[in-house]
Amino acid sequence: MPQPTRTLILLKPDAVQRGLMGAVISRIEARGLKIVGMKLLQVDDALAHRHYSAHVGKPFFPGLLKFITSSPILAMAVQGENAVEVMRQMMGATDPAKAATGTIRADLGLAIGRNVIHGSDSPESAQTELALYFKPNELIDWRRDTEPWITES
Ligand code: DAT
Ligand code: MG
Repeated sequence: MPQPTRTLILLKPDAVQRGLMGAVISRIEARGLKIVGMKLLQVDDALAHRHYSAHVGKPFFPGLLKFITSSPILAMAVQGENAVEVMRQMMGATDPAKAATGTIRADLGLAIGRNVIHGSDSPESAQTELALYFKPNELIDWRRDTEPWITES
């Protein structure tokens, strides 16, 4: 049986401003993934540089930096079997215009610079990214009583 893994999900400033937090959280809950940490926060320049370190220097980085620091975000730690991959599939392609219908980015967005949601792209980056947003004691390994109706483990 696959072990549950955790991934970092951010609902970006556009999602918060547009009142889409609930819609996205509903999808995550309905899928059977479990939220084990949640925090509304303002990303500052330093955190943005650390989070998007792979993109510093790219042409779109100044716009990305301005966007991600423009308004609060909702950070979540999401847990479940293959949580990283499942969330990436639910999110869809980076550019909402190219994302498959039915994915969060396609259903809720239009532009690559306003693509609603971030999700870690590998279990390794999930570990690194979760540590940027959450202290260990802010992640709660709670027991969900519906578990046997969602997984076979
Ligand atoms: P993802 O968020 O799907 O992991 P990424 O890591 O390649 O995509 O890029 C991080 C964010 O940067 C992405 O969500 C939106 C922005 N971005 C990426 N490529 C871009 C581009 N060509 N033009 C504008 N923004 C871009
Ligand atoms: Mg990425």
